[in-house]
Amino acid sequence: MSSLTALDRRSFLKQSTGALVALGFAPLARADEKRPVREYRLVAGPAEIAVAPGRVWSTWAYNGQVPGPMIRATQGERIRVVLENQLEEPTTIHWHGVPLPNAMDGLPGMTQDPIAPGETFVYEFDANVPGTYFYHSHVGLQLDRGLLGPLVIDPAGPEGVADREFLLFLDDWLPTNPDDALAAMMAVTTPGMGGGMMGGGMGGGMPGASSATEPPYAGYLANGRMGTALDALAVTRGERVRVRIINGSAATTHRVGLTGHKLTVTHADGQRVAPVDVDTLVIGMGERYDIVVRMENTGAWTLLAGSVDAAVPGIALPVVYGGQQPSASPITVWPVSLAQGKTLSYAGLVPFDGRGGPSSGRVMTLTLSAGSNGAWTINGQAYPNADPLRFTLGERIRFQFRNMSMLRHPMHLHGHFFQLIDRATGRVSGPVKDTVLVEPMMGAVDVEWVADNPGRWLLHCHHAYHMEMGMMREVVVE
Ligand SMILES: [Cu+2]
Repeated sequence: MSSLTALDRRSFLKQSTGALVALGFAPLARADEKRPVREYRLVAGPAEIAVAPGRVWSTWAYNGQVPGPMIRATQGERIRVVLENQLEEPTTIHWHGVPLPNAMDGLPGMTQDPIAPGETFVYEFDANVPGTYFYHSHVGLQLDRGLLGPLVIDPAGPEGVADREFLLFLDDWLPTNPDDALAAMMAVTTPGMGGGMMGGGMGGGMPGASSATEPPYAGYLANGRMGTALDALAVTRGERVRVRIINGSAATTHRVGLTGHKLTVTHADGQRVAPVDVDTLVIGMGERYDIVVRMENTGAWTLLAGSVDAAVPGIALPVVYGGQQPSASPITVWPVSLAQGKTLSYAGLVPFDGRGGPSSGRVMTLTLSAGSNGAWTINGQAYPNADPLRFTLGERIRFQFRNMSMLRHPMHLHGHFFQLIDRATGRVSGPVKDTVLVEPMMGAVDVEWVADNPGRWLLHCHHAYHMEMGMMREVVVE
């Protein structure tokens, strides 16, 4: 047993189940009939979503709403979700980030048969590791139609980090058929050579942008509403508001900031970190950050979000202290105080309990590139014509992500957490996550994880279109 493992065992014994998972002690769900069960019923079907006054989006959704209903349980409970498919094509749900038994991971043709139209499937798993998670369809591009939603597991005991909380579920809004967008993107012979570089002006997926490397988004949604049509959030001086930020976008990396306030980051991908104050944070597709804002600056402010490549935030949510009126003139560009302020970096994050140790994992380099004929590749192979990555149960692995392309890739591993490696020291001392954004043009991120959850999993880019175009591998733990 390595010293790191011993360290982790101690953290486990102290209290942290999150530590357990990262370090090879996944509290894997085993049917325990004594647990209280939280049961939800989700119906996937056509829906008419009012994204703004006078603007209706005819799409697919869970229970007629985008995002889908909040699924929430307390650590130690069991989650049961009965999913009924009223779509005209098969579907599944993936519980993004939640450590659960392989059979519940929602991978069509891999962990389950796709749920046919008219059929029902019951997902059931234990809520063991607290955090902010995300659920979505794992069939084709259904996520970009609106088949997604938030999932939260509350700790068994109080965390005491905030007085109340607010959900900020970020999305990019595609009013047209995502399959058409994919076809247009695949017609581009040299992917990655354009889209990420058109960041000036109104680019980066904002309304009016046209780029065959990104879908023709009509704007961004916050909690299912257009970012320009949001109701104000009323706050009280002196309170601490926790904001659970989930980036459910299919293809948009967001920047988030709040005028007049610092953001105190308390959790990354649901796992607690030592608190760090920033002016803005960048959040990739599939990532989650919990922040706490101390409301100590009376006035009318704006919570801003939008593509990191755009000068225009796109999402402007008024935040007003009691008795104040929202600002009459909406903010149309990132204010200098935020644009030039401190941005969250992975290097600035460490686990709340300080856990860390030397790296001892088997090194596997994963090179992310644009292939030929519209493909996106990992080590030159585009899924499904790609070799599975095979690991022995209990094995410790170091993934070295190397991005040789011009676009960002948020890489997500199913069924496991990983811990980021500080590349300056080589130590496994960064945040525990399940999705990590690898910056373009030689961007490098190293992570270490323990293959402690047997089954057939996936490692993929959470840009839904990159995934469809091949940036995915099967991960076999046996
Ligand atoms: Cu990607």
